[in-house]
Amino acid sequence: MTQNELDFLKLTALKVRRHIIEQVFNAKSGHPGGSLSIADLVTYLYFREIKADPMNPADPGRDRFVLSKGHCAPALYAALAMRGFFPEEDLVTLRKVDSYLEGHPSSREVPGVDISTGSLGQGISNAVGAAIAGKLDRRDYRVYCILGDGECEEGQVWEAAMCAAHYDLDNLCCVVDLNRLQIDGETEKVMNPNPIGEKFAAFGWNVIQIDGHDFGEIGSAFRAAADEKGCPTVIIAETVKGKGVSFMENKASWHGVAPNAEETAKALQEIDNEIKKAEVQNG
Ligand SMILES: Cc1ncc(C[n+]2csc(CCOP(=O)(O)OP(=O)(O)O)c2C)c(N)n1
Ligand SMILES: [Mg+2]
Repeated sequence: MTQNELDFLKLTALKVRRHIIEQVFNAKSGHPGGSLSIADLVTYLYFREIKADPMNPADPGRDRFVLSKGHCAPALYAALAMRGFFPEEDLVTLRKVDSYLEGHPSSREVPGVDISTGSLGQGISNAVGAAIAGKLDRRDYRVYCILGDGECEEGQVWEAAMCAAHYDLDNLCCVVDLNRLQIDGETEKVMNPNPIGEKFAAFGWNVIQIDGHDFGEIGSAFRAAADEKGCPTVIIAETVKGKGVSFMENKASWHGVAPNAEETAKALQEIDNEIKKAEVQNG
């Protein structure tokens, strides 16, 4: 990746983070922590990786994306809006009664959302189904799926993992957002799912470990996943929950709470400072 491309992705991810804070603040509810931890991954996916046309979101040949940790909809909505699937102004209607932007993504209502999610564990099963369908239909689309590490405490995840390897789904690439926190605190204390990579490897997956905030590593991992033949790939992305807002970082208390006006101003100030620096780099 060139320096220009890296600078562009960095700036775009900051704008995604800004939208996350604004959405959750306006809704007075939602999930900032886990949305911020996947901001870089979602930015890379929607601005470099996923082949989909905002003008034709139902194209049967498009790549599929499943946000299995559906509570992090604000990150997905920000990326979709910025890619042109729907107006960016609509983002602040998140969770309002008449809005199509529900707290968890609905494929019936939101252009670009392939599969409705929110019930943890189920999204990866849908992704496996979409990947099997791709093979049966002899289409060359790829299927991407982001899971939480707390989500990996769900038994259904491992049934899906077994199925994906059984059917040699090399068109499937999952990402585990390894931020080490879930709703009630540290995953290791709640119900230790680690080592998640070794578990996927035992089921027959190709496993790649990366820093989930490093665009160089993210890009290389998706390239390697696309080159892998005969088995599915999982990218274990080490991340920081709340990444990019100092007082939210690594705090389980910011899992599902909206910032108040004062906290929002502080968060946006921090992000805007970084945006200013990034804009200078982007020329
Ligand atoms: C089946 C199911 N059980 C419980 C919940 C409630 N819930 C929402 S988020 C969450 C914790 C998820 O932790 P993790 O997957 O690590 O998400 P992240 O840290 O990325 O926010 C729980 C238990 C749910 N959405 N679905
Ligand atoms: Mg987590």
